[in-house]
Amino acid sequence: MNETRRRVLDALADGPVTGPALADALDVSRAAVWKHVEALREEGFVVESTDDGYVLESVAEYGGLALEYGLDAPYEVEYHDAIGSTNDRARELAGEGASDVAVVAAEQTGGRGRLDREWTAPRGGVYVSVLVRPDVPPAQAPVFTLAAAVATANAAREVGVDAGIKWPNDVLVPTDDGDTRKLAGILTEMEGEADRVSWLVVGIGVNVDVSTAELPPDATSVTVEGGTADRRAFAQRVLEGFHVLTSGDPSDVLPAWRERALTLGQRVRVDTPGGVVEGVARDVEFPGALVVETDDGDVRVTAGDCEHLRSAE
Ligand code: BT5
Repeated sequence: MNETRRRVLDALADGPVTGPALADALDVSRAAVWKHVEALREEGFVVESTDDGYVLESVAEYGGLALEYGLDAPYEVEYHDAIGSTNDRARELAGEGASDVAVVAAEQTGGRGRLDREWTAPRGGVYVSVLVRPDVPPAQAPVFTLAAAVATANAAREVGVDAGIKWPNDVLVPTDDGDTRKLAGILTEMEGEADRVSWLVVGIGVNVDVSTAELPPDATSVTVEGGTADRRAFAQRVLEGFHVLTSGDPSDVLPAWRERALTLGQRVRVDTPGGVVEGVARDVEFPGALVVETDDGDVRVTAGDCEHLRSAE
């Protein structure tokens, strides 16, 4: 967001403030202040004009400014009511040299999963792609996927949904009969130079206020699981969690991931580019490899589709 608009929002959050006082404090014209307040109103913020100045009565339910309001993470939000894929848009922004942008859409018409699979993205979900340029080697990109999964699982748990992570990128909710339902997925894409990442786009799709009728089989949503449906708060917690996890030592993501993992200790079958690996998932190693104990010893898997096998099998 435009820096002035962020400061107008901050000032409004602190209580009544007059247009002239705001203009003085921000060193902009009164007309500019009025324009920012109007933009907020247009997005659904209720800003009353009183004798004491502008009073912020309520924040818009969802939207770019609503997401930036009170967000404790350094991302500019680019919001779309509908878009093909937020990852595609974030990649486009990367090509233009942008960084620290979160592209958010209310719905996607061409949402993508991994390996060209489709991501169903009706209204009511949270679809966000974070564009960052971390100073790390390309080989460390997987840790950003793990961080996004942890941030998403934590946000779900905060609203009362018992979410865990299936390696590497699925956020699932266990069912009573020992099965799981998919709540969220993550698609990380990047461009790397020889020794460092040029850009990284981490796309996160979460079924928040969506009914099962609108989702593929074996999917669930926050509301279906009895959680609170607030897309704004959910998206903000995900962005904040992702920022905290990715701004320290990258290897610190691993303990947080292990704590939320559903895969560790399970019998798994992983379909990797090099063939199928079957065994017991023992651990995850930096920057994101799954260690599978097979009949022929430990195998480290860095990419693939992982299936949890029932212990009876
Ligand atoms: C993923 O792929 O799980 C990554 C999904 C990433 C989506 C986000 S939304 C924001 C950003 N913009 C994009 O265009 N993409 C990202 P994968 O592991 O390949 O899983 C895909 C499979 O999940 C599909 O083949 C379906 O079986 C299933 N699926 C599709 N839509 C789903 C949904 N809404 N909820 C649960 N499962 C779904």
